[in-house]
Amino acid sequence: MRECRRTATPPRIRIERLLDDADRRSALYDETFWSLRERPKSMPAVWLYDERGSLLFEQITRLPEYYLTRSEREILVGRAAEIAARTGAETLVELGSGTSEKTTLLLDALAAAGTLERFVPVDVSEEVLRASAQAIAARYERVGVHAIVGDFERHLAAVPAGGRRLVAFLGSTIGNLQPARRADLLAAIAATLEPGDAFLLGVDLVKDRARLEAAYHDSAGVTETFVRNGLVVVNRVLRADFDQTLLAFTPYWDAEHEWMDIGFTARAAHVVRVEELESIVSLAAGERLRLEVSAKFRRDGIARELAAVGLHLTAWWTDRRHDFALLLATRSPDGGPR
Ligand code: SAH
Ligand code: AVI
Repeated sequence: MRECRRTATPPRIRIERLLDDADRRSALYDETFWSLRERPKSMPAVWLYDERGSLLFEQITRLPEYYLTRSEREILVGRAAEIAARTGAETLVELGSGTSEKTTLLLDALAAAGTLERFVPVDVSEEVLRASAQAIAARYERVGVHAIVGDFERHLAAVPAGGRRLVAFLGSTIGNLQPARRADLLAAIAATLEPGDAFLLGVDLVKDRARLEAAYHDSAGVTETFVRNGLVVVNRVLRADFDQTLLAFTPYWDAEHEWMDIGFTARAAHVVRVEELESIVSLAAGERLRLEVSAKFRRDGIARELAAVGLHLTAWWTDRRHDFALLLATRSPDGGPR
């Protein structure tokens, strides 16, 4: 009789959907309604990340002007082994994981160190998350992948506990949150961390205006297409009638807030209907419609923000040009704010 040996194919991929259409509607529609009444008028950046938006963002990461991804990759190439040794992580959690392209550097290092057991990517963009979860599971045969289709501002409690965890938040996506929401998210991340866990955060650094503005107004026009796609999505999903020809793409460096303000300026006064929100938005000539901010950081400032939520900076690395930083943080020994 032939020996019947079971091949090792455990159910290694689990996709947990925390964002169904009803949930997406109630949170996002509400936020959109109110943000269109703020000054300046704005819309939640989550609208930028439908499937097309995620693909466009991937193109952005390869633009000559968009140094962020290359700089962060350079740091990871140099430091991934050290991060693996310092953290000894069994689980790598990644917030806003997207394609998880750079993340393979961390996964490789943790696998080489012999500690990696599980990868937990969290993203709102379901199609991209599914594809990257499959690719990672195929590449790392011994690693379980528990992907969470969710909002990192609302669903951190779903991140599985246990083992030593490294929570990574790469790409300076933290900069897409305004300061109050950033503080809330950092506090929620701090509250999630157990003793022995670590937080790895990528932040883009303050630099001269010309390089920043070029990074968000590239000569090929990919960033403009990416941001305009946010309006296409809103027109489709919220049955709105934003007229692209009446809106000029005008990203600029706001030196007071130290963020890139990414959005449009109305070329003429006009009115926009948003049927799903049962609302009408009036834009005056020259009025701003913001789709996103992208804050830039300084070491002291981000260290203070971390300390305020009880996180303690344990390492700070930059690329050769000091454009971007990757930092490691853990819960402060007393567990509370310092
Ligand atoms: N981490 C990747 C991708 C950055 S793009 C990198 O460094 O290149 C930002 C990612 O965050 C996108 O994949 C987007 O879908 C996701 N994202 C944006 N807001 C989110 C939210 N509130 N919750 C979960 N994911 C979010
Ligand atoms: C995802 N995030 C960090 C990007 C950024 O640089 O703020 C989003 C982006 N918007 C326009 N270009 C890139």
